[in-house]
Amino acid sequence: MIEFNSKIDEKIMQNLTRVYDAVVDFASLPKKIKVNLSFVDEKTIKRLNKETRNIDKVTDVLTFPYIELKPKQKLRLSDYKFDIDPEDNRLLIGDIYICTKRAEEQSEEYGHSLNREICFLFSHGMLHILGYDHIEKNDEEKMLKVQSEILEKLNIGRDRFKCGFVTIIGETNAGKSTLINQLVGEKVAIVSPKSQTTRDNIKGIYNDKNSQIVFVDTPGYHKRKTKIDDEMDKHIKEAIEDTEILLILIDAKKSLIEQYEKIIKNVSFEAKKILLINKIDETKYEKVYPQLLELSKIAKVDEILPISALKGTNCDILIEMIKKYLPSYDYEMRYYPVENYTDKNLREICAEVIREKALLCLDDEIPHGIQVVVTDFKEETEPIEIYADLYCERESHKPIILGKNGEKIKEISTKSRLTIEWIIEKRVNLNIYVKVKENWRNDVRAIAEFGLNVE
Ligand SMILES: Nc1nc2c(ncn2[C@@H]2O[C@H](COP(=O)(O)OP(=O)(O)OP(=O)(O)O)[C@@H](O)[C@H]2O)c(=O)[nH]1
Ligand SMILES: [Mg+2]
Repeated sequence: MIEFNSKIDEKIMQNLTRVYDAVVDFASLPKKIKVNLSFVDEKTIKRLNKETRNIDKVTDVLTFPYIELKPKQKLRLSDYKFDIDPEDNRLLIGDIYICTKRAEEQSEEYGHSLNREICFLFSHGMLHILGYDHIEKNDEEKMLKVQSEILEKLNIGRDRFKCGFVTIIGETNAGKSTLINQLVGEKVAIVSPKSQTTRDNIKGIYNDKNSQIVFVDTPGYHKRKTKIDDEMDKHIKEAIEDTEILLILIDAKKSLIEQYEKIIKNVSFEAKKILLINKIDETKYEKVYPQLLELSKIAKVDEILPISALKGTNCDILIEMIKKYLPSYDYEMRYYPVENYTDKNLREICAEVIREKALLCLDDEIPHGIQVVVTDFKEETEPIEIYADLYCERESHKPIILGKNGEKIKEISTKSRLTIEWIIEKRVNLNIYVKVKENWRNDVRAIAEFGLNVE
């Protein structure tokens, strides 16, 4: 058994007991034994090191065996008859001291949980008691092998599960929404050749056996003109604050250095940064390479990767790169249920699809003022009946959106319906009504009504 001499989190305590049992089992130790385990501060471990080893240092773990064993040597209680504690009839085989502060620092350094680090240090101490050491390289390898086998068996070996938030930022039109759709493998965010397509933060969730990555698509950086632009800016700031990794997207067709310098000013805080050079399918290698070389000399980021969000080029490499930097867990940690691929509901997705098709079909002056609200979604009907209001900013825009003999709105409606049917895999009847909300992009109340404000 373990005699705990200090208070420690219940879950860690349970795992330490599992580690203890596994070591006892591995070395076929008798049941009637015990170890003392203490968690101490830096000062204490330093003093112990000084007193017992004449080393003036803070270390992570210190072990004092009370018995002398060699690896694989059997421990026989009959050899220690006189050392058995009459109170509980157990033989004390050693004291282990773990420095909590060092354990915390190391867990952060290695990117795994404190639980995992403490179990590692305790198993290390237990093996020292059993006669393992790491003075010679050979012995060290043996010790670490046994240690990791024990921890792996308990599933607290290596932290396998990766989970966290990854925010995509970049100038408008850089391809952020295209990238999130590509990485998640579903249509999460709408995409268009026009600028300022994305208006708020949209989460796209990537799941596999050993990870969950919550991608956050943000509105692109652009010049502020109306009140909605302020909200879009706030959305970007909000997403950046809560993220573990930032994907900074720039366009391979424009000057790389210029784009990098412009955007890096907005991200002065500590998050891992991956700089992505997008749209490489549309550029020549010889043109991008010299710029890339120059950029790699000055860019203060953790990684640089050329990709094509549209074609999926290097997206598998990107997923592995992200996993490398995400926090690790020794259990399955998911923020969202595995079947969810976005935080938006079906109504919101449908409204965005309609806006996407409107952006596609309409001339440049109108699209930015368009907003769509799904007012009814009758799931029980066959085909599914969907009603939506398409808002524009001016009375004069209405006839343009409707088109001659209603042809424009028919085109928008058909394109929207096909995409919605593809997403929900059911037949749909789509009814779109065109409405006017004068100058709504400068109207704080209207922005809030459309759910586009940062709460
Ligand atoms: N050739 C090519 N085009 C791309 C790529 N990625 C995105 N695009 C195109 O670039 C345009 C803009 O893409 P979006 O994904 O909407 O860009 P965004 O960064 O989300 O834009 P905002 O939402 O306005 O900030 C669309 O026409 C995309 O098809 C790419 O890798 N290659
Ligand atoms: Mg977008």
